Amino acid sequence: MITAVLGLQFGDEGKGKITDFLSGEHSTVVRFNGGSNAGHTVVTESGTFKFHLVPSGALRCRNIILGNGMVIDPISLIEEIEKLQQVKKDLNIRISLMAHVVTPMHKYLDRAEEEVRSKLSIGTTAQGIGPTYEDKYARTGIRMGDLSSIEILRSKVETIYSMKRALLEGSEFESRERREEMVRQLNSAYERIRPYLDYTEITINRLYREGESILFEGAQGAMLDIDFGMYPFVTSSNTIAGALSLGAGLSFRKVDRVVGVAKAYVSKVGAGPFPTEILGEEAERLRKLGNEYGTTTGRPRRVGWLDIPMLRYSTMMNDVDVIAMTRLDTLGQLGRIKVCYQYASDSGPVDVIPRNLEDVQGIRPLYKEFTGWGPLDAQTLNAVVEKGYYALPQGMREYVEYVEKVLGIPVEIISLGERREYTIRKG
Ligand code: 2SA
Ligand code: MG
Repeated sequence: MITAVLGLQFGDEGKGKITDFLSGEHSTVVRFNGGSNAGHTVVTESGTFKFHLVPSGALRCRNIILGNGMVIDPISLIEEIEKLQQVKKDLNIRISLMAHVVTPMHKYLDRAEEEVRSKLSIGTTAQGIGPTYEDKYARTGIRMGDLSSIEILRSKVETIYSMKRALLEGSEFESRERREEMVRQLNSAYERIRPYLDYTEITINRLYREGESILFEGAQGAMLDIDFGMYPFVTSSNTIAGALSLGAGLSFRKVDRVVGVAKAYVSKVGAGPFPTEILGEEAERLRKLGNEYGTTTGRPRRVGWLDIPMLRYSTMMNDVDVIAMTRLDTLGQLGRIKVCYQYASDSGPVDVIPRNLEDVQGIRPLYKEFTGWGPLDAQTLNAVVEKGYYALPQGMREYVEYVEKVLGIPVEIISLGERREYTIRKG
């Protein structure tokens, strides 16, 4: 079985939890895009784990792969690997030699670029993601394999420095000694990372031939995709299912099942259009109930109502087979719940989220209302763990079944809280 898990909104849909849940059925887990701008928390009996670079399936899968499409800060990666090794002794991790390297200079550039953008700033995670992908496409980027050579690192750092000099003015990186120190730090990471470096695309294809089950774990969400998201308020990689072929090297023809993860409401970090955004006190309430603050940056997340036209678009772009819905437990605590089923505009009804900024400004969401089903008490949760879906409050089931009906896609997995046993199959 080859499965892909993707976010259908603006990231933070709870992909980590769903990946962890599905990882029990797969031997191999692969990340294929992004870098430390992802942040997943997995809560198990043995503790809480925060992942940024290592896929969240790492706790249970035998083979862990960081694909060529990723951008990796090798020093943070070493820290993450060492933490994981404390709970998992036989960690079999493979890192693509061709993944691009994020340096402290890229993180600085991320903030400097945001300053230049000024009013049009994106609200990035400041993890150096954009500048690293810029260098990749400019063909001046540093790759994981380059860490072995001081000379190669130095020449690449100097090239990047020359190209980005205007932005680096006034920073510590103007100093040649500082750049040289960075080169040496990167090179010293090599010895610790070397055992894991690999042509991961070859390994993935071999594992496939050997009949292993592989789980691809997307980062961010469809509306942050560099091509199909709300450009320019997007991340610098493709985040939809198709990206796994390019970012890991396994043909798209091999994927059996695409699981799209949607939160029962929508959250967003950073700037850009958000048609169903909730403002004021009601937003504050939902943000508190859902603890909607970024894992990576701690920023308060913007929140809004479930947006069906958005899901119609993102399920199409990902070719989603089944939906995993998270945070229904949180949403139900509001007295009155809304779902946007369509947009209205001056030129009539709009069924699909407009893909350009001007058109999206001109739409008004039309809402259907639901009544909150209240918090889930321990008794209900226990009944659900034992008996499954039909033990859930009727109001919650009506909400889920409404989403299934309007999208024509089954909601197969439901997550009702942080703990692993609170993720259930609808059956
Ligand atoms: P960047 O740093 O260049 O990728 O930022 C560009 C925009 O993309 C947004 N962004 C995200 N928004 C939500 N979640 C993200 N990642 C994790 C996830 C979330 C986490 O995949 O679930 O930290 O828990 C993510 N990554 C990027 C960012 O806010 C900018 O608007
Ligand atoms: Mg997250």
